[in-house]
Amino acid sequence: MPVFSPADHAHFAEHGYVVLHDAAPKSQLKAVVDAIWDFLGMDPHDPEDWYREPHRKGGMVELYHHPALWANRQHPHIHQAFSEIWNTEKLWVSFDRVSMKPPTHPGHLDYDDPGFIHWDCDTSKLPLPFAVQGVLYLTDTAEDQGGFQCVPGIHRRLEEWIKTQPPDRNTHRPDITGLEVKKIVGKAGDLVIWDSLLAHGNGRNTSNVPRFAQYISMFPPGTWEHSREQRLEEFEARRPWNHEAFPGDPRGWEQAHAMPVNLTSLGRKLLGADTWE
Ligand SMILES: O=C(O)CCC(=O)C(=O)O
Repeated sequence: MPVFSPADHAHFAEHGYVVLHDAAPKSQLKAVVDAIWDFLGMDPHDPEDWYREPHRKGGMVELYHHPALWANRQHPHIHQAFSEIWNTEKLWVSFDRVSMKPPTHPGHLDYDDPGFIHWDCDTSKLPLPFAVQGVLYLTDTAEDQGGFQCVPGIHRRLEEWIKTQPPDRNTHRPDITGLEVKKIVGKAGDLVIWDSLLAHGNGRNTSNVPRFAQYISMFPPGTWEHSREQRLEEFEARRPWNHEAFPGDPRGWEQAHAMPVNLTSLGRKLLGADTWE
C-alpha cells in the first residue's frame, strides 16, 4: 500500500517537501530520545544540565549507530516513503545523526543557536542529480521549538533566483531577504522528506523544552562515492559515514558501549550487507 497520495506527490513537487505522519511507532521514537539522553549523560528533568559537553551549540548529537536509530531506519513504513519518492525500493539508508536542541537559556547564551537556512549541496553546480534528505520528529514540535524550516518552492525556481543574487553569493547559504521561511510544525512520528535543492535548516528554540529529531535519508546504491565495503566497515566501527566532514564523538561512547544492532532482512539491504537483487 502506498503511503503517499497523489496530492502528497504534488505537494512534494510544488513545495519541495512532504510529510508522512506516524512514520514509526511511538515506542521507537521514545527509544531514540532515551538513547540521546544516555549518550549525552544528562538529566532529562534538570534543564540546568542541558548546556555542557558533549553537547555543542546547534543541537547536533554525534550518535550514529545505536540500535534505536537502526530500528527507525529499517522500519518498513519509512523505507516505503523513500521508495515512493525515488520510484524504486532498491535503496541504501544514510548513517545520520540525531538532534537535541535545548531551548535558549539566559544563563547559557553560548548555546543560543539562532537557527539557519542552507543547502547541503553546492548550488553553483546546477543542475545537480536528484537527491533527498529527511528528518523524523521524535517529539511533538511546536512552531517556537526550533524544528525544520524551509523556503517552500525555491527548488523549482533556483536558477532564476540565483540570477538575482550577487556573483559572490554564498552558494551554500542563501541571503533570505525577501524569501518566505516556513517553520514546519510537527507531531512525534512525522517524517519530513525534502528535495536537496530546497533551502532548509532549523530554527531557534524559544520554547521551554528541547527539540528532538533523527535525520534519515535514503538513496539508490552508488549515488554517492560510498562503497558497500566502506559502509560495512563504518557500521562495524560505529562511525559516521563521512567522518572527515562530521566530527564524531571524541569520547567514543558508541564504541565503548558496543550495542548489538539486530538487522532485519530489509535492514541488511538498506545497510548494503545484502544486495537488492
Ligand atoms: O534540523 C533540521 O530539521 C534540518 C537539518 C538540516 O539542515 C540538514 O539536515 O541539512
